[in-house]
Amino acid sequence: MLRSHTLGEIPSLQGKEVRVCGWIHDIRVLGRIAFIILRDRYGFAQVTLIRGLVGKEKFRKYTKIPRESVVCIRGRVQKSEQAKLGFEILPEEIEVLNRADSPLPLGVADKVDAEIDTRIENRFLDMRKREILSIFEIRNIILQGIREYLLANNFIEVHTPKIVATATEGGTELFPVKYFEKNAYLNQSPQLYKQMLMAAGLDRVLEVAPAFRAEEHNTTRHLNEFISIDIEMSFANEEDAMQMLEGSIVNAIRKLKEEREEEMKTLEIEWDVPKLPFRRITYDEALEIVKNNGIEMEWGEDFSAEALNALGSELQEFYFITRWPMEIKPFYVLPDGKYSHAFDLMYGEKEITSGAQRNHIYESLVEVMRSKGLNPENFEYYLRAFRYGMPPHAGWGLGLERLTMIVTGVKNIRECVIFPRDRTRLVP
Ligand code: AMO
Repeated sequence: MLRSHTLGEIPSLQGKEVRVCGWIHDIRVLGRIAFIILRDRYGFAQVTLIRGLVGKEKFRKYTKIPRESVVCIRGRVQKSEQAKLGFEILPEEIEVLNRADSPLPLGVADKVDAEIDTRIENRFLDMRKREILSIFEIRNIILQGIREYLLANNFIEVHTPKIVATATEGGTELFPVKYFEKNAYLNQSPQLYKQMLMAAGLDRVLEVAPAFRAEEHNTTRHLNEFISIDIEMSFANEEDAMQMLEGSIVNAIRKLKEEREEEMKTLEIEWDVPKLPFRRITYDEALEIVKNNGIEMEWGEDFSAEALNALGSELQEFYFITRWPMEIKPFYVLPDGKYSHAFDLMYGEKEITSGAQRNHIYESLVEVMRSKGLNPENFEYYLRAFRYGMPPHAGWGLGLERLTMIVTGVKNIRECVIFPRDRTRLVP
């Protein structure tokens, strides 16, 4: 074993001999004494180097180790009034496992704010910063909180293909791929597959997987590859799906408060567990709010960025928009005259989730497809599932990065992906 403990475990080990490993965060030399700050994912430790104890030679050698080098330190943990953390490590030996070049392309200990491009090019260094790591610790807890809630509600986690033959969310945002002799695409959403699994009798499915959208526009809330948390549930309507969604989000925020207090402090964010049920407003009511804010919008249009800002200025909370016009919703949504059984979950001006009760009646589905200019023959593999016993069903798709953005308060969605894919970025 390279290390006996992580730095998170050290504070409770006063008086013990330990071997800890990590990165050199900083070194301060004050004459005959030096302080090395060691860092790992779990915390920091002050390593106090006293020349009289370690000897001249080692003192010189150790204080010259470049910042961000990876080292292992053998020593004794000791209570300390002076140390910021309340304890220190008195080292016997420091072993350099990997020496960092200098200068660093991106500082880790310093407060200098680099441009996001420089940061992403050096993401492995960027993520060593506490405030960046915290975003991903929180993203992870949100995902676990949602998954935990859904698994407890009998959802089965599945994986559906990402190389597919047809579009689901409108034809313009597809990435084509060559699939031997055929043309294929990267999947925009597991929509059609999760619905087919309702015909398979799985009753409740969950998928967490990448979705690909060839978004032409470089915005702060669009990615070309994002993680979509998808559910589909049988014998359910949109209200059942909305309850499953608000329950998942409340569980995620509860878990966050319980398990990531430190990270929330680092990011200076606070959350109260939202009250259930979330507010529900209809599309027509939302349209009224937009118009009352002096913005022109016709019934049947989607909300523009400006319209969303107007909604956001009045609704700084989680809320659903229900009863959307069918003409702006996808073919698989269950129509209700000129309205539909679709909903979106919003927070302020940001959309986090779309969902709906689906159209499970074969003839009606084919008719809607035709009316939207789609050729049912291209969807034969999907439509078959509606002819031999398809239960009524509902579901939703939630963008993990959008939710992480809201919870952490970061302004750019790229902050919520380790290696983002946007209009111009393909590496790292
Ligand atoms: P929709 O297309 O609204 O619905 O997508 C669902 C959710 O996915 C997220 N999202 C994105 N996140 C980052 N970058 C993007 N380019 C991007 N596009 C979408 C958003 C959005 O709310 N099949 C339906 C879901 C369903 O009805 O079950 C669908 O894909 O958070």
